[in-house]
Amino acid sequence: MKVTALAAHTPEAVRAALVARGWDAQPAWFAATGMQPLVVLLEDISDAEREALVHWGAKAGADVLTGAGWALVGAAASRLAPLARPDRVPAGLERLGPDLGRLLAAHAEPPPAWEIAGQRLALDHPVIVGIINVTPDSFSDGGRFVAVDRAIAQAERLIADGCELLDVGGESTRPGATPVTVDDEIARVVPVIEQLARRRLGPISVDTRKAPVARAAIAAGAAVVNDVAGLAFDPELTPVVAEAGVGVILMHMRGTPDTMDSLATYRHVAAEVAAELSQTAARAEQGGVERERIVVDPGFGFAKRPEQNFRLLDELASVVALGYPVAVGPSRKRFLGHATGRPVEDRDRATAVACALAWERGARVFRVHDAAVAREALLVACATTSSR
Ligand code: PMM
Repeated sequence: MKVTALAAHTPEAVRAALVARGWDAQPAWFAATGMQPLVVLLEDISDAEREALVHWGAKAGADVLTGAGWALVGAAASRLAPLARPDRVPAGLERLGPDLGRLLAAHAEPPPAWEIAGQRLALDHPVIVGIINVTPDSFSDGGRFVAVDRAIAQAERLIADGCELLDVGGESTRPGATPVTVDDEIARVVPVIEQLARRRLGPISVDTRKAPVARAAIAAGAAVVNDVAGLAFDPELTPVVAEAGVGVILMHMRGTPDTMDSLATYRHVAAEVAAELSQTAARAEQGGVERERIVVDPGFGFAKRPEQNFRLLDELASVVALGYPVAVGPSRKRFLGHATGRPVEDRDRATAVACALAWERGARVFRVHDAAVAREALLVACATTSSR
């Protein structure tokens, strides 16, 4: 007999082993996703539900660890599946169904594309979003025209380096940054978006928390609104996004850039960020934003300490399991400097590694300053996981 350990972190190894032994691609993929081990954390459960779970686990051959109000359930996806089916779920565990069903569906069939205004971006490969910051330093030597010219030159380079979306932002979200008025923010981003659109450099995303800025940016040609506040800063922004039919990136943070550092208090950062993002996305959908237009982002560096950012990067699967495409923006952030000791201007290699790790854990959209380096890392990561 010959014994070989197969990789279980994705279904790929099992799929490839089956295909190599004569299975067709599609049944091999379904069997492989079914065989893949999953661990699910259940919280806010009753004593009766705990008992029912332990009982079910013993019969189904699943591992169940529990404490007051919670349970960790580990089993192959195919074993967990009956818990999500109304006709198969054991008595007392009916409450589990909807959320577990969503999680299993996201696992077996991740969203294939992201609908933005006027087009759909396929997610079978990494979508790289290039950052164009139009902040005051861009104006320092010669005013607005220089800023627009520079932004265009940068956009051309980002597109040549493989970006599929350009994210134009006029407000710094660093703690302590001077607030920008709506008029100033519009004056910064709109001329740039107009010129990019006129030259067909795009599609374009606007990085803003404010409805009037988003409205002006969309009128100028933006196809996506990227909101670091997850539509919570300006209540008028949700209807703007919904009515315009643009794509939206809902990022996780707590508080505002000035208060967020004091709110980096998590007991279990990935579970809490996933739960908060799930509520954010549900609110957007209730406000009329179509599900296919939503991307969620864990918000690296926003209300997170360095070790929390790394935990979140490692446990990104909790956010991916919400079933929305996931974007990440680790580019040049402080937590990377924490690990490498490198200053902000020397963090593009670390950014590229973080992007590759995020891809492997299920992220599909990557917001970066240096697209060329990130793209190389992502091409290797993608080639490693995308044999399907
Ligand atoms: N980070 C910043 C700004 N906008 N948007 C998304 N979706 N995700 C991010 O992580 C994010 C963002 C801050 O970084 P910058 O000042 O380098 O642009």
